[in-house]
Amino acid sequence: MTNTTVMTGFSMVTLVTAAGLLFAFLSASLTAGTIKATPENLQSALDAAEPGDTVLLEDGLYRGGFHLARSGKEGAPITIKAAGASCVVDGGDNALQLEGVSWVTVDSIRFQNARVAGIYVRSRGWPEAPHQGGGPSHLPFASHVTIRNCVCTDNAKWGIITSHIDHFTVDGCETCGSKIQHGIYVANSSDYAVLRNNIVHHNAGNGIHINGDPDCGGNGIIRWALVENNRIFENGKLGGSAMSIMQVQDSLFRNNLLYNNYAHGFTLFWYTGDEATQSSKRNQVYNNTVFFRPGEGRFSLLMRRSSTDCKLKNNVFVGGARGAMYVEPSCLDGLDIDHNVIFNYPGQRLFGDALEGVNFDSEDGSAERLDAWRALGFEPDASSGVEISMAKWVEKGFDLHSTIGVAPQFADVEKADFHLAAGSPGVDLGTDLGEIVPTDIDGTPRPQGPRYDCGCYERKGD
Ligand SMILES: [Ca+2]
Repeated sequence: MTNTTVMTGFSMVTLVTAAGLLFAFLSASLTAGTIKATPENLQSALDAAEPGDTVLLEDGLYRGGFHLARSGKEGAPITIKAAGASCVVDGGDNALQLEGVSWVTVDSIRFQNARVAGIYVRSRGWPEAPHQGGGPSHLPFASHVTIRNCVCTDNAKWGIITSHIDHFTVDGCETCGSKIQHGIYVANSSDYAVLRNNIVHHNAGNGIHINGDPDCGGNGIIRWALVENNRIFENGKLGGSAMSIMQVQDSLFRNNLLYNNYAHGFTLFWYTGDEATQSSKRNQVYNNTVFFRPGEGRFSLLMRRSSTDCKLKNNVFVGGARGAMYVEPSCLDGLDIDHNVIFNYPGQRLFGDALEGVNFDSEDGSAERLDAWRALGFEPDASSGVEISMAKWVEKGFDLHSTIGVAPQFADVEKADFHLAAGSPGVDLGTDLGEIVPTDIDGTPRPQGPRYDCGCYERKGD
């Protein structure tokens, strides 16, 4: 349905005829460009949608496996939206797949129990992930797809996955219960992704996974992502990271809260492709809070494989059974890390070696890394063999203004309230990040008091 059709309908209101009144009555039940959908006709509604249309789903249980192959336009997106509060799309390989479409918004629908993904968004003609052996280079990417206020739960592999899509936004969604892999997966050279205000929890693998996927064609790099105000917890029972960043460059991560996860916290890494050109470079990691309970998790912060020229400031890194943090020698070029709260529990390291129990790649490489540390003047602790001296780290000019080894003092850890309590070392420890981080995760303006706080919350009045 088009706007033109509906406008014609409203013009009929002026006709004082029986037919005109009937037409006006029928038209009044619709808003401009609205196609009402039921479990019986949703696929045909999607097949008929035109730019500017809203496909409005009435409450009910929809049998999944829907497919949209039609695009909106700039200023006239196709919107697929729930009319009420209990619209559920259940099952299918993908409960909803958007293939090769641009300018589409999906709003306020629940997608569950799919055999692959709750929502799968991909460009036409490009290989799906995982894929080995490259792909086409001449086909355009789809773009400007927004998933908003949706719930994606109990899907086998992914809650939401995108492949070769630029300007992909996930805003205000809950992605949980992915049984094998991740909550949100931005894959395959997709630039300008925005992941904002999402709740990501109880996924077996990563919470949020952003991976340029060089094996899948394109330039194999994700650039200019903005990841902010996400709450990520209880992910990673099968491994991975709460925030997994691979082959990602020039991106900004601010005001995210990662807590009570089971594998890594925040990971910047390179995995496939060309390490020199496709590693995770020039990323900004500001005002995030990473928290593990005692004895749980791996590292709060892990940087490996030429993740160079990154800036990490005003963060809180607490816990990690392998260490609060590990930054590999290959990541030190251009590293600007400071004004962080770094803490671990009694008996747990502040700065450990990633290889202990970690199997990111097939080759070990520990001897080479030991040589690299020694070349930089570091000598791993003789008793543990894997611990790097935090004092030496600071002596080398890293985390000069950070607070190291002092308990962070959150408001109420048991209730997952990670606001800073009065007297927390994170209050006013941060550096001024200006318009790059103007507020906290609650929207409170920064700074309060004389300076920025560390972590995702700015303490009001301080
Ligand atoms: Ca402050």
